[in-house]
Amino acid sequence: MSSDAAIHVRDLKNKKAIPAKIIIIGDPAVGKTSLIKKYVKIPIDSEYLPTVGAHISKQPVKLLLGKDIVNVALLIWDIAGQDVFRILHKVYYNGAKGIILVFDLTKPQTLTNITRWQNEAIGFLGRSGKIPMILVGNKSDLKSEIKISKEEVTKIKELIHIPDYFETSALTGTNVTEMFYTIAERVYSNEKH
Ligand code: G3D
Ligand code: MG
Repeated sequence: MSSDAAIHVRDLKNKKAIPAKIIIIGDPAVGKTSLIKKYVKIPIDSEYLPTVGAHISKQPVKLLLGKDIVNVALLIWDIAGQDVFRILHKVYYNGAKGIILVFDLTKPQTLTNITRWQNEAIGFLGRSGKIPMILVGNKSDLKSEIKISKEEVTKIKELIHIPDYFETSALTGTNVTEMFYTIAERVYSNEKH
């Protein structure tokens, strides 16, 4: 049997997708909704929870782990509206298996605020080490407007203990799939243990 066939057999046995709630947080206008729109293949308004103020989108991901394929269904929660920094409803964080923290590479204050967003999440979810987090610097296409250096990002990464960092563009799509794939992979590995 070829290795391709081996992958296929395991895939059939493992048809049921594992659901994983992912939340995306960060200051208004950093591009959270745009990143989801770029990534998710079904319409973003698939579900809306007015009491929580959140949109939920679903996207299946096929994780390639050695010769195995694992189907994960990402349920991506997005803050609805453009409110200023605020404490989100507990329900928004409840049951989250992974967190995407987004800032805007052209707006240094949005990077500074990442620690506040992380603190809020930890406040609701408990110990940060338990839940995979990923740091995202968005709008990488606006090259001449970038006001954040690699050193500044490194400093924050160390401060908040997040090793995974992606520079994305929701406009061109650069690194968008890679970023969502990585959080799915981290969540899957974390849940296994
Ligand atoms: P939010 O959900 O974090 O609040 P949005 O942010 O996704 O609504 O994006 C805010 C604005 O930034 C939008 O512009 C959107 O088009 C723009 N934007 C998002 N991501 C990128 C990116 O990667 N590159 C560029 N150049 N622009 C981006 P408008 O003008 O519609 O408000
Ligand atoms: Mg939005």
